[in-house]
Amino acid sequence: MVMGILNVTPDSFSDGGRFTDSALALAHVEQMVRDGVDIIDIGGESTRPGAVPVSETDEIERVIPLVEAIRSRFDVPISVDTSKPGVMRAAVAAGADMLNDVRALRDADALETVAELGVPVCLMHMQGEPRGMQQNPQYDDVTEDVLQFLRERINACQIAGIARDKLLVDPGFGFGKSLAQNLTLLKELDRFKSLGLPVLVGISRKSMIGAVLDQPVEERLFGSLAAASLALWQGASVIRVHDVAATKDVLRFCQAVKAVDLND
Ligand code: 8Y7
Repeated sequence: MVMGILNVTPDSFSDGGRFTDSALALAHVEQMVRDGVDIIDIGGESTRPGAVPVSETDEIERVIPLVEAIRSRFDVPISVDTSKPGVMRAAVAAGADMLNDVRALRDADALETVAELGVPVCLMHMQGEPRGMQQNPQYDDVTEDVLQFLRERINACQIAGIARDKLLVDPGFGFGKSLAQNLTLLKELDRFKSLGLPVLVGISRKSMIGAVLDQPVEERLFGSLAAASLALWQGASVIRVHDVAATKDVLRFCQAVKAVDLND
């Protein structure tokens, strides 16, 4: 599946806050729906490196009216990217179908809230907090450490009463990881299949692509598509992207190759 990114944070790095205006945001959603998006991800808290936290009230004001507007106009599934239980409750009440938490339900009451809401949730790995996470991130073995973190969060979810079939997992590219650590995680992505849950991956336009190809954010489409192919080939189920139409082609092509039955 392709998850299309709709940013409503004024300082979000890639779309530069262009979609804070709701008419523009809805036009963007309409385009993504035309392009075949499977789920729209809406976030009101910037998690780019160095970003400062936003209040729950601000996050609700940014996100909820948009969830309502999309829900009333389009049939598309909606994911809300948040770590805050208050935003989670408001989002689901407004019609969100899924939650995406870059903190993997580590905030107070987040586990209990999601257990009660009963919606699917993506558990993402992040080392540290956005404000300082790119300052010298350290791992013993990045893939094993991220896997171990996700095993522990899956376990915490099960203890809290969140059904296993509601969970997705995500290694969290760019969240407290050096370039070498990000590339290692992508090379070893197939190891995340061992968790037995759908794997979601977000690499679209991220700095790991800029670093390898020496390109600014607006030129990272081709690298993003290469990363999407590598992720899909290794079993990722959901790819979170800015460029829906292009990524849909990548997905359909990868699926055609995967579907070849060598016994025929
Ligand atoms: C990811 C994400 C971001 C990601 C998941 C960006 C909210 C930075 N990245 N959520 N969010 N996975 N699950 O560049 O990789 O889009 S924000």
